[in-house]
Amino acid sequence: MKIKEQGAVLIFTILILSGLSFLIWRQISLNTISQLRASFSYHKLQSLYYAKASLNDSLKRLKTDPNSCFIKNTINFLNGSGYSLIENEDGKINLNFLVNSEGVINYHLEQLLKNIFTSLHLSPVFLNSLADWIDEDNISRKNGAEQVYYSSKNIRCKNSQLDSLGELFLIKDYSQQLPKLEIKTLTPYLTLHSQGKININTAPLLILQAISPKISTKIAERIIKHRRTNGYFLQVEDLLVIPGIEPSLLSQIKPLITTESNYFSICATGTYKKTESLIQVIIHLDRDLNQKILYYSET
Ligand SMILES: [Ca+2]
Repeated sequence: MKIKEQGAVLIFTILILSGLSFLIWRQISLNTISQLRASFSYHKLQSLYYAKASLNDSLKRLKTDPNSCFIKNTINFLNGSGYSLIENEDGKINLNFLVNSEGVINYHLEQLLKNIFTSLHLSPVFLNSLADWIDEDNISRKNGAEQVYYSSKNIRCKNSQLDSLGELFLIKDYSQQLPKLEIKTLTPYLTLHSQGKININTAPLLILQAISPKISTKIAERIIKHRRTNGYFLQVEDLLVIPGIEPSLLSQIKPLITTESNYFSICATGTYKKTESLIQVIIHLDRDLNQKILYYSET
């Protein structure tokens, strides 16, 4: 064979081998990627099972203790765990009840919000903007804001109730005074899902104080101590056993308070080999302890 022909055969052989090597490498890579994907999907699915198991456990607990306040629950599983947190939404103030659809301010709730913001060292100046954000009309209140204000910012004024506390940062005067981290400061006190009245069995200290300026820190502490040592208040009149709560004060705060809970949020996390799944739900519990899921998300 001539040298030129031998060279051509050699080049051809090298090309064939290179092509085969590339195909083998590609196949191995694809197999590895699909194995990783399958492994991740399995881990994700398993973590979701653990989150759901944890959620179901919390739902059972709610049936046995409908005044559940702030319950952390951890379950250990093979190569993972489930963790859930039940929060009682009726111990918080519902922002959506600040104003009705006709634009009429709920005076009692406005006072509650002013008091809680003052306790948190935040200015309640944006309550007018919040009321404008919720009410259906486009007539701006004093210091409020309607579509005319938001158009320049490419934001649509909601003109209906908030769906998430994150919306607060779209509203005039919120973003200026509340850095994003502050949302964690607000979530123990504010909600978008509740019956509207404050449950004195589950409200934290600051909310109890916000109900009336006449409820001092000492009185609020007595309420919390009483429910811990003697169990839940069965009716709002039972507050009269607390030194400092006089009949005249009770009649003032009666429209604002209750002893029942109907709304709960549950955040359930499942972990399997460092892969996490998160489930968030809002539950309505009726008097017969029937549970209705109002909101559900899993990620
Ligand atoms: Ca409006």
